[in-house]
Amino acid sequence: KTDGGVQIGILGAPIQSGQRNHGVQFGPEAIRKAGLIEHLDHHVGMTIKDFGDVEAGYVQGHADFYLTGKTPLRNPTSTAQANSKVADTVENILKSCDVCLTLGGDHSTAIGTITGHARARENISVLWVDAHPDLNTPVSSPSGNIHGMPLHFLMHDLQNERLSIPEFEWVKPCITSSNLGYIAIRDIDPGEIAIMKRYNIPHCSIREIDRNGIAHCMEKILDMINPSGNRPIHLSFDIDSLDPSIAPATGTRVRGGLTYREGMYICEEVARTGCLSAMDLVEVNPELSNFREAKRTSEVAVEIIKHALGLSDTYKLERHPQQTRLK
Ligand code: EXY
Ligand code: MN
Ligand code: MN
Ligand code: MN
Repeated sequence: KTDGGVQIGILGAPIQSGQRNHGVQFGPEAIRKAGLIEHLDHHVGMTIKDFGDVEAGYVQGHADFYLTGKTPLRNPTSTAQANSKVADTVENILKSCDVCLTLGGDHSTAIGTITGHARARENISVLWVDAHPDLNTPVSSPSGNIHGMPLHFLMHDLQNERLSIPEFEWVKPCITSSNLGYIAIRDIDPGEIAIMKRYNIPHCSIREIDRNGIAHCMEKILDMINPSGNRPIHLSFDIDSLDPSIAPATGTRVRGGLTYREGMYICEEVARTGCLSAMDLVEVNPELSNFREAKRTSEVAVEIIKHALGLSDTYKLERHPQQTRLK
């Protein structure tokens, strides 16, 4: 590092093949247009390096279905190939940067980002902020969309039931159920409930947030996935975790989401750990709402990122001036 500051690497992953809505591939562009770099670039002690977008390729229609008996898998080949490039790029970024920020693209992008992160850092923990657990298998999936099953490929615990999907051979399991934690889940399929119970995956559903409040939930989840407070944290933030009234431009909206401040509090608490090492901001689809709503969603995405990097004013109010790092 040159100025002793925190180096933030930024990558666009315009992947849309993990689901069926056109437009999520424009998520990175929409977030950049909402002023992401400008919002980050002028802070003392932080250096931004923009690595541009991964070449994800565009999938026309429903290419290369892979029949697994029930619901055919959607676009496995292009999703696997795009994520392999994401994994290599994230791994490379983390060689020179403290934090790698990936802009999605659909949530299948986490296959690449978590793999790349685990190659570059030891013992990572994943905080999955989402309306959905994204924990289906290619067989249990009700849709065949790979953005609903990224963790199937990544979790050691699930390898005994892992299907060998062509082109996914490169994805090695790299996290276990004890270093994965969910916040804000509220739309969960039967197969996902079964896996969450079987492996006792740490989680605070939206109902637990109603009951115990976001501060208690964040304390509980961070204690479970980062007990000693020194594990590199991967924050995988799906914009649909927020209430649709706040972030309408996304493909799988679910009512009763996080308030704006709950979303920001989650990110401030991640910043406060000083352990943030990689972050995904996924599922912004500017084509799924009118211009104003798409702009609002992208601006909220920028705010989420700023708060996770410790740049929110309320957060800075609580920090001592000399603590410019993420701690
Ligand atoms: N659970 C449903 C499925 O597996 O198809 C919906 C998944 C939505 C996934 C989005 C990215 O969070
Ligand atoms: Mn800074
Ligand atoms: Mn998701
Ligand atoms: Mn989701």
